[in-house]
Amino acid sequence: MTLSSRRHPPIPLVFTDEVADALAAGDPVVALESNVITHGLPYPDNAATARKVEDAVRAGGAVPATIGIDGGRVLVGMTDADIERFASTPGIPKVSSRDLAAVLASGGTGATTVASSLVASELAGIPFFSSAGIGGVHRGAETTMDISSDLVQFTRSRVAVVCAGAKKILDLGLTMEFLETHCVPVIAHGSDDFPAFYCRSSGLRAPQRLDDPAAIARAVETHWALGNPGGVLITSPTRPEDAIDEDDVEAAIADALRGAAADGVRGGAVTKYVMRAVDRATEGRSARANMAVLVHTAQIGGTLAAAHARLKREVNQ
Ligand code: PSU
Ligand code: MN
Repeated sequence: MTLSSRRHPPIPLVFTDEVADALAAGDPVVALESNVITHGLPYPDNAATARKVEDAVRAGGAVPATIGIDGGRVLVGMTDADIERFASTPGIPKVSSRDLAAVLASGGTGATTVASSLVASELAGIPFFSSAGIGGVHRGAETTMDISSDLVQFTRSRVAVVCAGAKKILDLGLTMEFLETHCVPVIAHGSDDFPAFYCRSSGLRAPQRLDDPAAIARAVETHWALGNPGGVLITSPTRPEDAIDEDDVEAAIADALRGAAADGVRGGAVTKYVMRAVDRATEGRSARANMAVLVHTAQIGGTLAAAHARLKREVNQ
């Protein structure tokens, strides 16, 4: 019995008209995650930021498509009411790619991480995704083995991921090693370095740098023409005026990670616990930097998706 002959339940994708029209016309669309709305920032900052992120994608020249799971259906694009509901409803679970099937099969609701948003993006035919901070290899992973499924999903979903590197609370060196091991291209845009979310640099050089959006679009298409089943990571640093001072935030992160260990916080809950602790310790400076880097990255995502759509049009003429 081949895989193709095994019957699969159809995945219920619900497109907003704007996203459906853009995809039908071959116009650029950038998929966005919803976990960063429900778990990344407190209400109402999260709703305001989600709206600014969508506006930034438009400013970049593309249509935003915030992804979420709602009553067993995959939302491909959210209305303003959807965003408000996801931002203000407590207890919406974080759904990563391993959780997606069970949540859909049980008619559940959930906020998609980078990983599950990529699964939905590929199913929906959206080739670009943007979020500021991807999950990565957590500090201490040499004993906890806590490695975000985001990294594995990059090897499986044919979606270009535009981000500002990985969150500072992670082990960025091990994250870069993992990406190399799994043959995930990391292309830096606008900097020689792999950025660290709300800090401009992780201190690590990126393996490749391309500043021209058309060259990046060609690299993405070439990666797929080579038969690679996965995506490409494109990094763009936060703007200097939005960056948070590295020493300021590093001390807070180290304290927060110790606090998480002391409180027995492990696995998927670590990210939210540490991000919130750092926000308190930096009197909100990290939250403001978090919001700024999300918005700026989304605009870059729009610009790069637009360049890719132009390339696809040229090729298909
Ligand atoms: N980056 C942020 N804030 C976040 C996340 C990433 O700045 O909330 C979320 C994303 O949804 C990412 C997830 O997919 O954290 C990774 O979580 P974990 O390490 O448990 O896989
Ligand atoms: Mn984890």
